[in-house]
Amino acid sequence: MSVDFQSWSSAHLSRFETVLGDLLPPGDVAPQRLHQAMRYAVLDGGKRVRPLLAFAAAELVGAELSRAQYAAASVELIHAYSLVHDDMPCMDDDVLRRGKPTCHVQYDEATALLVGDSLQTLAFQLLAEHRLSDDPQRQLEMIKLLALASGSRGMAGGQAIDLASVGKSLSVPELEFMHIHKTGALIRAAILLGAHCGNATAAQFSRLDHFGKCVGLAFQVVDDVLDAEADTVTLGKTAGKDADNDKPTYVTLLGVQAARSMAQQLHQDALDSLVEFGGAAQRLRELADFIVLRKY
Ligand code: GRG
Repeated sequence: MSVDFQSWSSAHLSRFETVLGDLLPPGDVAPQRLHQAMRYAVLDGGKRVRPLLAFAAAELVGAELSRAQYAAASVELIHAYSLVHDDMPCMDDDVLRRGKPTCHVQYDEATALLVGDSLQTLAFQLLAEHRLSDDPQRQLEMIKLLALASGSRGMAGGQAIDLASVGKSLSVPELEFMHIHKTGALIRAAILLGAHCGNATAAQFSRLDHFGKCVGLAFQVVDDVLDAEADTVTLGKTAGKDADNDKPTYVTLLGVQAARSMAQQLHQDALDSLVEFGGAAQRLRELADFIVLRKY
Protein backbone atom coordinates (compact mmCIF):
# COMPACT_ATOMS: atom_id res chain seq x y z
CA MET A 1 0.00 0.00 0.00
CA SER A 2 1.92 3.05 -1.14
CA VAL A 3 -0.28 5.84 0.26
CA ASP A 4 -2.00 6.19 3.62
CA PHE A 5 -5.77 5.99 4.01
CA GLN A 6 -6.23 9.74 4.30
CA SER A 7 -4.43 10.41 1.02
CA TRP A 8 -6.18 7.50 -0.72
CA SER A 9 -9.66 8.64 0.31
CA SER A 10 -8.97 12.34 -0.40
CA ALA A 11 -7.75 11.53 -3.91
CA HIS A 12 -10.80 9.36 -4.58
CA LEU A 13 -13.24 11.86 -3.12
CA SER A 14 -11.94 14.80 -5.07
CA ARG A 15 -11.98 12.86 -8.33
CA PHE A 16 -15.41 11.43 -7.52
CA GLU A 17 -16.88 14.89 -6.89
CA THR A 18 -15.92 15.84 -10.44
CA VAL A 19 -17.39 12.59 -11.78
CA LEU A 20 -20.69 13.23 -9.98
CA GLY A 21 -20.76 16.82 -11.20
CA ASP A 22 -20.34 15.61 -14.77
CA LEU A 23 -22.94 12.85 -14.47
CA LEU A 24 -25.66 15.07 -13.02
CA PRO A 25 -27.62 17.20 -15.50
CA PRO A 26 -26.29 20.80 -15.68
CA GLY A 27 -28.25 23.35 -13.68
CA ASP A 28 -28.75 25.60 -16.71
CA VAL A 29 -30.46 22.89 -18.75
CA ALA A 30 -34.29 22.68 -18.58
CA PRO A 31 -35.93 21.92 -16.25
CA GLN A 32 -33.40 24.14 -14.49
CA ARG A 33 -34.96 24.18 -11.04
CA LEU A 34 -35.15 20.38 -10.84
CA HIS A 35 -31.61 19.96 -12.13
CA GLN A 36 -30.28 22.56 -9.72
CA ALA A 37 -32.06 20.83 -6.85
CA MET A 38 -30.59 17.44 -7.88
CA ARG A 39 -27.12 18.96 -7.81
CA TYR A 40 -27.87 20.61 -4.45
CA ALA A 41 -28.87 17.24 -2.97
CA VAL A 42 -25.87 15.30 -4.25
CA LEU A 43 -22.84 17.57 -4.55
CA ASP A 44 -20.59 18.99 -1.90
CA GLY A 45 -21.68 16.97 1.09
CA GLY A 46 -21.73 13.67 2.88
CA LYS A 47 -19.01 11.32 3.94
CA ARG A 48 -19.25 9.28 0.72
CA VAL A 49 -18.74 6.06 2.66
CA ARG A 50 -20.59 3.95 0.09
CA PRO A 51 -18.53 5.11 -2.93
CA LEU A 52 -15.32 4.59 -0.96
CA LEU A 53 -16.42 1.05 -0.14
CA ALA A 54 -17.17 0.45 -3.82
CA PHE A 55 -13.73 1.77 -4.83
CA ALA A 56 -11.96 -0.30 -2.18
CA ALA A 57 -13.76 -3.49 -3.22
CA ALA A 58 -13.08 -2.74 -6.87
CA GLU A 59 -9.36 -2.21 -6.24
CA LEU A 60 -9.21 -5.41 -4.24
CA VAL A 61 -10.28 -7.44 -7.27
CA GLY A 62 -8.29 -5.43 -9.81
CA ALA A 63 -11.22 -3.59 -11.38
CA GLU A 64 -10.65 -0.49 -13.46
CA LEU A 65 -11.49 2.78 -11.75
CA SER A 66 -13.10 4.01 -14.98
CA ARG A 67 -15.73 1.31 -14.49
CA ALA A 68 -16.00 1.36 -10.71
CA GLN A 69 -16.81 5.08 -10.74
CA TYR A 70 -20.24 4.35 -12.25
CA ALA A 71 -20.97 1.66 -9.67
CA ALA A 72 -19.95 4.08 -6.92
CA ALA A 73 -22.02 6.91 -8.41
CA SER A 74 -25.11 4.74 -8.82
CA VAL A 75 -25.07 3.83 -5.14
CA GLU A 76 -24.43 7.40 -4.01
CA LEU A 77 -27.32 8.67 -6.15
CA ILE A 78 -29.68 6.12 -4.56
CA HIS A 79 -28.39 7.13 -1.15
CA ALA A 80 -28.88 10.85 -1.88
CA TYR A 81 -32.42 10.20 -3.13
CA SER A 82 -33.23 8.28 0.05
CA LEU A 83 -32.01 11.16 2.21
CA VAL A 84 -34.07 13.72 0.27
CA HIS A 85 -37.25 11.66 0.62
CA ASP A 86 -36.51 10.67 4.22
CA ASP A 87 -36.25 14.34 5.22
CA MET A 88 -39.64 15.26 3.77
CA PRO A 89 -42.59 16.12 6.05
CA CYS A 90 -44.35 12.85 5.18
CA MET A 91 -41.39 10.90 6.58
CA ASP A 92 -38.82 12.20 9.07
CA ASP A 93 -39.67 15.88 8.54
CA ASP A 94 -36.20 17.34 9.00
CA VAL A 95 -34.75 20.72 8.11
CA LEU A 96 -31.00 20.03 8.21
CA ARG A 97 -28.99 17.58 6.15
CA ARG A 98 -25.27 17.55 5.43
CA GLY A 99 -24.97 20.84 7.28
CA LYS A 100 -27.41 22.71 5.04
CA PRO A 101 -31.20 23.10 4.67
CA THR A 102 -32.89 19.92 3.47
CA CYS A 103 -33.91 19.80 -0.18
CA HIS A 104 -37.62 20.48 0.38
CA VAL A 105 -36.77 23.43 2.63
CA GLN A 106 -34.32 24.93 0.13
CA TYR A 107 -36.66 24.27 -2.83
CA ASP A 108 -40.16 22.89 -2.16
CA GLU A 109 -41.79 19.55 -1.47
CA ALA A 110 -42.84 18.76 -5.02
CA THR A 111 -39.31 19.49 -6.27
CA ALA A 112 -37.79 17.32 -3.53
CA LEU A 113 -40.06 14.44 -4.51
CA LEU A 114 -38.99 14.77 -8.13
CA VAL A 115 -35.33 15.09 -7.12
CA GLY A 116 -35.55 11.72 -5.39
CA ASP A 117 -37.36 10.15 -8.34
CA SER A 118 -34.85 11.53 -10.82
CA LEU A 119 -31.76 10.55 -8.82
CA GLN A 120 -33.10 7.04 -8.51
CA THR A 121 -33.67 6.61 -12.23
CA LEU A 122 -30.32 8.25 -13.04
CA ALA A 123 -28.63 5.61 -10.87
CA PHE A 124 -30.04 2.80 -12.98
CA GLN A 125 -29.34 4.69 -16.18
CA LEU A 126 -25.64 4.75 -15.25
CA LEU A 127 -25.54 1.00 -14.65
CA ALA A 128 -27.30 0.35 -17.94
CA GLU A 129 -25.46 2.74 -20.26
CA HIS A 130 -21.81 2.34 -19.26
CA ARG A 131 -19.79 -0.81 -19.67
CA LEU A 132 -19.03 -2.07 -16.17
CA SER A 133 -18.14 -5.65 -16.98
CA ASP A 134 -16.93 -7.65 -19.97
CA ASP A 135 -19.76 -10.04 -19.23
CA PRO A 136 -23.20 -8.57 -20.11
CA GLN A 137 -24.86 -11.12 -17.84
CA ARG A 138 -22.81 -9.86 -14.92
CA GLN A 139 -23.82 -6.30 -15.71
CA LEU A 140 -27.50 -7.32 -15.65
CA GLU A 141 -26.84 -8.92 -12.27
CA MET A 142 -25.48 -5.58 -11.07
CA ILE A 143 -28.65 -3.77 -12.09
CA LYS A 144 -30.72 -6.38 -10.33
CA LEU A 145 -28.51 -6.20 -7.25
CA LEU A 146 -29.01 -2.44 -6.92
CA ALA A 147 -32.76 -2.76 -7.55
CA LEU A 148 -33.14 -5.38 -4.83
CA ALA A 149 -31.01 -3.44 -2.38
CA SER A 150 -33.02 -0.23 -2.94
CA GLY A 151 -36.57 -1.50 -3.25
CA SER A 152 -39.22 -2.98 -0.97
CA ARG A 153 -36.99 -5.94 -0.14
CA GLY A 154 -34.13 -3.63 0.73
CA MET A 155 -33.84 0.02 1.71
CA ALA A 156 -37.41 1.16 0.94
CA GLY A 157 -38.80 -1.86 2.78
CA GLY A 158 -36.60 -1.08 5.78
CA GLN A 159 -37.84 2.50 5.69
CA ALA A 160 -41.45 1.27 5.69
CA ILE A 161 -40.77 -0.81 8.80
CA ASP A 162 -38.99 2.16 10.38
CA LEU A 163 -41.99 4.42 9.82
CA ALA A 164 -44.37 1.79 11.17
CA SER A 165 -42.26 1.25 14.30
CA VAL A 166 -42.64 4.77 15.72
CA GLY A 167 -43.90 4.53 19.28
CA LYS A 168 -43.57 0.76 19.31
CA SER A 169 -41.20 -1.51 21.14
CA LEU A 170 -39.35 -3.89 18.80
CA SER A 171 -37.34 -6.94 19.80
CA VAL A 172 -33.62 -6.89 18.95
CA PRO A 173 -34.13 -9.33 16.01
CA GLU A 174 -36.92 -7.10 14.66
CA LEU A 175 -34.74 -4.02 14.98
CA GLU A 176 -31.90 -5.86 13.27
CA PHE A 177 -34.18 -6.91 10.41
CA MET A 178 -35.25 -3.28 9.93
CA HIS A 179 -31.72 -1.91 9.91
CA ILE A 180 -30.25 -4.64 7.72
CA HIS A 181 -32.77 -3.51 5.12
CA LYS A 182 -32.93 0.26 5.66
CA THR A 183 -29.19 0.90 5.94
CA GLY A 184 -27.32 -2.35 5.49
CA ALA A 185 -28.64 -3.37 2.08
CA LEU A 186 -27.23 -0.39 0.20
CA ILE A 187 -23.86 -0.55 1.97
CA ARG A 188 -23.58 -4.23 1.08
CA ALA A 189 -24.58 -3.41 -2.50
CA ALA A 190 -21.83 -0.77 -2.75
CA ILE A 191 -19.19 -3.38 -1.92
CA LEU A 192 -20.61 -6.05 -4.21
CA LEU A 193 -21.08 -3.65 -7.12
CA GLY A 194 -17.47 -2.53 -6.78
CA ALA A 195 -16.36 -6.17 -6.81
CA HIS A 196 -18.55 -6.93 -9.83
CA CYS A 197 -16.53 -4.40 -11.85
CA GLY A 198 -13.58 -6.78 -11.60
CA ASN A 199 -13.33 -10.53 -11.75
CA ALA A 200 -14.00 -11.62 -8.20
CA THR A 201 -14.31 -15.35 -7.65
CA ALA A 202 -17.36 -16.88 -5.96
CA ALA A 203 -15.31 -17.39 -2.79
CA GLN A 204 -14.19 -13.76 -2.81
CA PHE A 205 -17.80 -12.62 -3.31
CA SER A 206 -18.95 -14.65 -0.39
CA ARG A 207 -16.29 -13.09 1.89
CA LEU A 208 -17.13 -9.60 0.66
CA ASP A 209 -20.81 -10.31 1.12
CA HIS A 210 -20.24 -11.21 4.75
CA PHE A 211 -18.04 -8.16 5.21
CA GLY A 212 -20.77 -5.97 3.68
CA LYS A 213 -23.46 -7.36 5.96
CA CYS A 214 -21.32 -6.76 9.05
CA VAL A 215 -20.26 -3.19 8.21
CA GLY A 216 -23.76 -2.35 6.99
CA LEU A 217 -25.29 -3.24 10.34
CA ALA A 218 -22.36 -1.76 12.27
CA PHE A 219 -22.94 1.52 10.43
CA GLN A 220 -26.49 1.70 11.76
CA VAL A 221 -25.59 0.68 15.32
CA VAL A 222 -23.01 3.49 15.36
CA ASP A 223 -25.57 5.84 13.81
CA ASP A 224 -27.92 5.11 16.71
CA VAL A 225 -25.17 5.83 19.23
CA LEU A 226 -24.22 9.07 17.47
CA ASP A 227 -27.84 10.19 17.27
CA ALA A 228 -28.02 9.81 21.05
CA GLU A 229 -24.60 11.23 21.91
CA ALA A 230 -23.30 13.64 19.26
CA ASP A 231 -24.45 17.19 18.62
CA THR A 232 -26.26 18.65 15.62
CA VAL A 233 -23.30 20.72 14.37
CA THR A 234 -20.95 17.73 14.38
CA LEU A 235 -23.49 15.49 12.64
CA GLY A 236 -24.69 18.07 10.11
CA LYS A 237 -28.20 16.77 10.78
CA THR A 238 -30.55 17.10 13.73
CA ALA A 239 -29.24 15.08 16.68
CA GLY A 240 -31.57 13.26 19.07
CA LYS A 241 -34.21 12.69 16.39
CA ASP A 242 -34.74 9.03 17.29
CA ALA A 243 -35.71 9.80 20.88
CA ASP A 244 -37.79 12.81 19.80
CA ASN A 245 -39.66 10.63 17.31
CA ASP A 246 -40.03 7.79 19.82
CA LYS A 247 -38.22 5.37 17.50
CA PRO A 248 -36.76 2.09 18.73
CA THR A 249 -32.96 2.01 18.31
CA TYR A 250 -30.08 -0.10 19.56
CA VAL A 251 -29.52 2.55 22.22
CA THR A 252 -33.11 2.55 23.48
CA LEU A 253 -33.24 -1.26 23.41
CA LEU A 254 -29.80 -2.15 24.71
CA GLY A 255 -28.31 1.04 26.17
CA VAL A 256 -25.23 2.88 24.88
CA GLN A 257 -22.66 0.48 26.30
CA ALA A 258 -24.24 -2.65 24.84
CA ALA A 259 -24.78 -0.89 21.50
CA ARG A 260 -21.08 0.03 21.43
CA SER A 261 -20.13 -3.56 22.22
CA MET A 262 -22.36 -4.78 19.43
CA ALA A 263 -20.65 -2.40 17.00
CA GLN A 264 -17.26 -3.70 18.15
CA GLN A 265 -18.35 -7.30 17.66
CA LEU A 266 -19.62 -6.54 14.13
CA HIS A 267 -16.36 -4.70 13.44
CA GLN A 268 -14.37 -7.78 14.44
CA ASP A 269 -16.60 -10.08 12.36
CA ALA A 270 -16.11 -7.78 9.38
CA LEU A 271 -12.33 -7.83 9.78
CA ASP A 272 -12.32 -11.62 10.18
CA SER A 273 -14.04 -12.01 6.83
CA LEU A 274 -11.13 -10.20 5.14
CA VAL A 275 -8.32 -12.33 6.57
CA GLU A 276 -7.82 -14.44 3.46
CA PHE A 277 -7.37 -11.35 1.28
CA GLY A 278 -4.25 -10.43 3.25
CA GLY A 279 -2.78 -6.98 2.69
CA ALA A 280 -4.87 -6.41 -0.44
CA ALA A 281 -7.93 -5.73 1.74
CA GLN A 282 -6.23 -2.94 3.70
CA ARG A 283 -8.57 -0.23 2.38
CA LEU A 284 -11.67 -2.20 3.32
CA ARG A 285 -10.20 -2.71 6.81
CA GLU A 286 -9.58 1.00 7.12
CA LEU A 287 -13.12 1.76 5.99
CA ALA A 288 -14.52 -0.69 8.55
CA ASP A 289 -12.45 1.14 11.18
CA PHE A 290 -13.80 4.47 9.98
CA ILE A 291 -17.42 3.26 10.05
CA VAL A 292 -17.15 2.04 13.62
CA LEU A 293 -14.91 4.74 15.07
CA ARG A 294 -16.44 7.75 13.28
CA LYS A 295 -17.68 10.73 15.26
CA TYR A 296 -20.19 12.03 12.67
C1 GRG B 1 -36.85 7.22 1.69
C2 GRG B 1 -36.79 4.99 0.48
C3 GRG B 1 -36.29 5.87 1.56
C4 GRG B 1 -35.35 5.40 2.37
C5 GRG B 1 -34.71 6.19 3.40
C6 GRG B 1 -31.41 6.07 4.25
C7 GRG B 1 -32.76 6.20 4.79
C8 GRG B 1 -33.80 5.34 4.21
C9 GRG B 1 -33.05 7.10 5.71
C10 GRG B 1 -32.07 8.05 6.23
C11 GRG B 1 -32.30 8.24 7.67
C12 GRG B 1 -31.22 7.70 8.47
C13 GRG B 1 -30.65 8.61 9.48
C14 GRG B 1 -30.78 6.47 8.32
C15 GRG B 1 -29.76 5.91 9.17
C16 GRG B 1 -28.41 5.67 8.56
C17 GRG B 1 -28.09 6.51 7.45
C18 GRG B 1 -28.41 5.96 6.15
C19 GRG B 1 -27.52 7.68 7.67
C20 GRG B 1 -27.12 8.59 6.62
O1 GRG B 1 -26.02 8.07 5.93
P1 GRG B 1 -24.58 8.76 6.00
O2 GRG B 1 -24.20 8.99 7.44
O3 GRG B 1 -24.91 10.15 5.33
O4 GRG B 1 -23.63 7.98 5.18
P2 GRG B 1 -23.95 11.12 4.48
O5 GRG B 1 -24.64 12.45 4.54
O6 GRG B 1 -22.60 11.13 5.15
O7 GRG B 1 -23.91 10.56 3.11
